[in-house]
Amino acid sequence: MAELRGALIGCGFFAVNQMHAWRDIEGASIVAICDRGPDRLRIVGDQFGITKRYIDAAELFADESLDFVDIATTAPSHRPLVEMAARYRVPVICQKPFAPTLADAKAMVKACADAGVPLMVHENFRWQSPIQAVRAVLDSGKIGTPFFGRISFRSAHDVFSGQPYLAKGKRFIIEDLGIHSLDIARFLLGDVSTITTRTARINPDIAGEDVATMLMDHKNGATSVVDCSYATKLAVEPFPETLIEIDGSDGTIRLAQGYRLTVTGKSGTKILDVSPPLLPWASRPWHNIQESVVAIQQHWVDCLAKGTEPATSGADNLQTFALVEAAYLGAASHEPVHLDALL
Ligand code: NAD
Ligand code: 89V
Repeated sequence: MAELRGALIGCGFFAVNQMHAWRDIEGASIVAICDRGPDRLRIVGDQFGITKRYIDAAELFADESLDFVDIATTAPSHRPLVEMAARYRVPVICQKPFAPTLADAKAMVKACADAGVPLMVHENFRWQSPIQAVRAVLDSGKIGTPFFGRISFRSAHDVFSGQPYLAKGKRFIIEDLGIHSLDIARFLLGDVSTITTRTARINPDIAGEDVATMLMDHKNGATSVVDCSYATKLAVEPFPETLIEIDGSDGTIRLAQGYRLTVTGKSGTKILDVSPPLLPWASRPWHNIQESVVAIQQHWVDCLAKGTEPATSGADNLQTFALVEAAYLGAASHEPVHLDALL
């Protein structure tokens, strides 16, 4: 099969990882890039040897013959760019958070469905190899039927130096980081019927919440707690590890700091090191996330080749995005929120 011709829109902080990952991936390459900022366009174009450079996404779509577009801008531009891709019938990857609102996200899914265009949200955390290892244990049946889960991300890492916009939004940790944890909870324990949320802002220099605790009822009867914090100072900084506890009818799974996976089942306990590989272009502690970028982008290429729906398709991500909206509604009202009312 001929290599797929892709374009990247948005050449900012995180896009560099996506560009590195595209170089590692079989079956696709980036032939053009776009950023409304000339400096970022030049820096990323020079770093990755891309000569076709556009300031305006409309010109990119009009001039290039593309098999897909990878949107790595921040949320406010996602809807117009995804809808532009749908108009040009170009399959599209969109970074998380999918959109500023659930109404926008639904409209984007509809625009792509109406145009017959594949749409994947770049929701990469579930593709981290330690998270995939947890899922593999669940699938093996070793712990029986899961009835409780805890998905935890607690850190004091300074995310604002690399992503200054995170300090300015009225919404912060649920929309930016909790969205990944909520998606992991769905990935491991299934869709959710009800969520109850409490939030706090500990850092006085930011506009949004930096602590969130969410209690969820899953449709299969399991209960989970998703907790995240950027105000938690620990002896050894765990960023960006997601820690997981799952209790099942026959045993337990614990993914502990340092990528240590402990599985207890009927035949005893096994402890495994599930550390992600350090790719040649990656840097600690981001290597965990960087590896997952390769995995999700390879999944996209495989799905396009086979004509199958990506695991984190736009339609799938509406379920995760609805949890974000529901969490903010519940944090404001102090009431549980039913997901069916939003979807
Ligand atoms: P950034 O601000 O550093 O980069 C965004 C770039 O997009 C900027 O260079 C900007 O000029 C450009 N841009 C914005 N609107 C545009 C438009 N209409 N046309 C062309 N260019 C446009 O942001 P970032 O930190 O790289 O984050 C980008 C996205 O990636 C965000 O949605 C963020 O949440 C997400 N992100 C995801 C992960 C992950 O692990 N999945 C990690 C970090 C960031
Ligand atoms: O994954 C993300 O979306 C990033 C970070 C890990 C820093 O929260 O914004």
